[in-house]
Amino acid sequence: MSGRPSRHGPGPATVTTAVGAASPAAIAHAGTIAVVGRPNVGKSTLLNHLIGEKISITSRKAQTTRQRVRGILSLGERQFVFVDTPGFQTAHRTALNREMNRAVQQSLAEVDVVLWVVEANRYNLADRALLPLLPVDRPVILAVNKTDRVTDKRGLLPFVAQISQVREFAAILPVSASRDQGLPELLEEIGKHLPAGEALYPPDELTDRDERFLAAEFIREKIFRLLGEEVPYFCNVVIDHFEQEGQLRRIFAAVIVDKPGQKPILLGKDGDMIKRIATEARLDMERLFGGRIYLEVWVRVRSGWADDEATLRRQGF
Ligand SMILES: Nc1nc2c(ncn2[C@@H]2O[C@H](COP(=O)(O)OP(=O)(O)O)[C@@H](O)[C@H]2O)c(=O)[nH]1
Ligand SMILES: [Mg+2]
Repeated sequence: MSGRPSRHGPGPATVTTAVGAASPAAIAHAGTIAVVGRPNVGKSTLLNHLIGEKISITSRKAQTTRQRVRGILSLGERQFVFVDTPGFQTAHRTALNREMNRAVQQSLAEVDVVLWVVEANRYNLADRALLPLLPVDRPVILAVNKTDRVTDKRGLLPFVAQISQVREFAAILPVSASRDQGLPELLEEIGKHLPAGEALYPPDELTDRDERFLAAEFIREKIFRLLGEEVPYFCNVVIDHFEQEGQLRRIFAAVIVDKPGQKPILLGKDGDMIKRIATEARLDMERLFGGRIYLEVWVRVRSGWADDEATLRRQGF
């Protein structure tokens, strides 16, 4: 068994200073916000920086996020429940991608606000493919991310002017998720659209996912970040065993690969790669869960999982 991590600190500093210190005031406005956009625009990074903790994994590669994750931020009398979605997939029609597309559409149907993320000065066909999926009866806020990459900020104006034509937006805001720029303003804007109502989650809660899920995600992230282009797509991570004894968590995980020939790639020379994956994942877990972690990661072979719907369902898709 494993519980859900909660905030041990005071919450995101950048956010509390700009919008007003988080007080124990009762929540009076609460709502869900779907974070959508093509792969790699920085949706998960934005969610992590908005809530001030890393709960959604990120990498330079497409499809890093495979399942929905909620990130919760309770600020004064407002509660923001962000739903990170996998990027909408059009290229490969596997069972996995079908499930991911369904997850995107489902999250759009249920939310109060849509936060559409695009990259500064990069609007392409993959971004445009999302347009018809955006709900017409819900406010859509556009976050123009990665503005830190634009040296001359005036260069953004024609881009913003152009993109403001593609549909109606409740607001368009330039941000840099990784540098925490523009985030208080973004929250302020989203806050205006949260419906009146009670808290959806306890105010100190960070995410709807339990530690077991997050542990597997952190391992998956390291595979995405440390291994070659194609490797993450034939890997899956399962937690075989998770136990907690006081402040010590013992976690036994396995990376499942398709073919025997893929196993040495994960292991690396003298097992160096899998050791590095485990070490980096463990540090993330210690930071988020608090307390010590004993982590073992094994590599196992099993074929055809990406197209096996029964397996996906068992794993919670
Ligand atoms: N320069 C820059 N890079 C960013 C920013 N936000 C995200 N990234 C990077 O963009 C890549 C994709 O981010 P991720 O959050 O995984 O994108 P997602 O697929 O939309 O969830 C990662 O390498 C991030 O570090 C930003 O504001 N500026
Ligand atoms: Mg993501």
